[in-house]
Parts: sequence; C-alpha cells; structure tokens
Amino acid sequence: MPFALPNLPYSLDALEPHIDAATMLTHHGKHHQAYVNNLNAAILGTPADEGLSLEDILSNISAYAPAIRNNAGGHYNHTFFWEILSPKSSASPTGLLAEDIARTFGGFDDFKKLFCSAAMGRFGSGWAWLFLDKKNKLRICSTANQDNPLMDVVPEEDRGIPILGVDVWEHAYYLKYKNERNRYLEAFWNVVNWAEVGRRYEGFKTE
Ligand code: MN3
Repeated sequence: MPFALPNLPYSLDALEPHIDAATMLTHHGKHHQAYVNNLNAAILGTPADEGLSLEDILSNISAYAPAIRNNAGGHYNHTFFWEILSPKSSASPTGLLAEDIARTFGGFDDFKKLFCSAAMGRFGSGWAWLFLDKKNKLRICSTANQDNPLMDVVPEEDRGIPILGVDVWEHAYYLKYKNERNRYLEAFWNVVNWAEVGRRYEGFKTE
C-alpha cells in the first residue's frame, strides 16, 4: 500500500486538556486511518499509484476522481495537523514568522482574530489555513471538506503552501466541546507547535 498512517509525534493524552485523548484516539485511529485506507483503495490501478508523492497528486487533483480528492486531502491535512500541534507549545511565534505576521496582519492578536473568523466562518466541515500564497505572501483562507491550498481546485487566491492549519470538522472537537467551535479554537492556540510552523515558514519563504 503506497500510503500509511503516521504515528502521532506525542501520546494520545499529550494535548490534554485542550484536545482530549478520546478525541485524539478516534480522530487519528479511525478518521485519519479511514482516509489512508480509502486513498489506497481509490488510487489502485490509477496513474496516482505509481510512486507519486501526496504533494504531486494534490497539485494536480483536478485530474483525479472525487474519492482521491477527499482522501488524499484528508491524509495530507491530518498528517500536517498532527505535526503543527505540540504539548510543548510556546505562546506565540518567534523570529521571522513573528515579524511577517506583525507586518501582514498588524500583530499576533489581529492575526488570531482573522484566523479564527476564517475558521468560524467555514459553514459545515473544512479547515482554516495560514499559508504562503503564489506571491510568497502570508495569507489566511478556509477550504471546504478536505481541500487545502496545495490543490489546483481551490480559488486561485487561496492556493499556496500551508504553514498552519486547523481542522474544523465536528469530529475534531465535538466530544469535548459539543457545538462550541469557538471554545475549541480558543484552546487550539495552547497547543500550536510554533517551532514547527516557523520551520515550515522559513523553509518555503523566499526573498
Ligand atoms: Mn479531522
């Protein structure tokens, strides 16, 4: 099978009390595993089943069936999400990313408000993203379902390279926060792995 479920980089209860172990167990072990299984099944015998990377598939996703769009997106997005979370979070970004956030959005608090309003404004299931756009500028967007800025099917202005993302599917928060997506989003800031987010930013930012 070309794709496999990655291990979590921390224990299931490591993000407590902000993200609970019961949610992590289902989210990683059931939901993410299902995206992996369904992706492997959907690409069998297609051109995607020839050692293409997930990023290669996503950048050309318009050429593939909806099942590949949904499950390749689901696999990429969740792998990304586990990596940008950490129990050893710092309160805010540092270095070049912090400077760029201040320059682009006015300050870290202004950035958080804009990011949360993108996440709150997503009707139904999807994600909010901080990403480097085609001009290599920081931008915020939200995408539906398991779409993401790497895909060639999202609006042109929302395309680029994800730096930070948050899952706003109910399965990401319903066990602990019920319908209160806003409380989940407040808690999210306590477990962002800013070191990893900053590493991605510096890896993809040119100038
Ligand atoms: Mn999810």
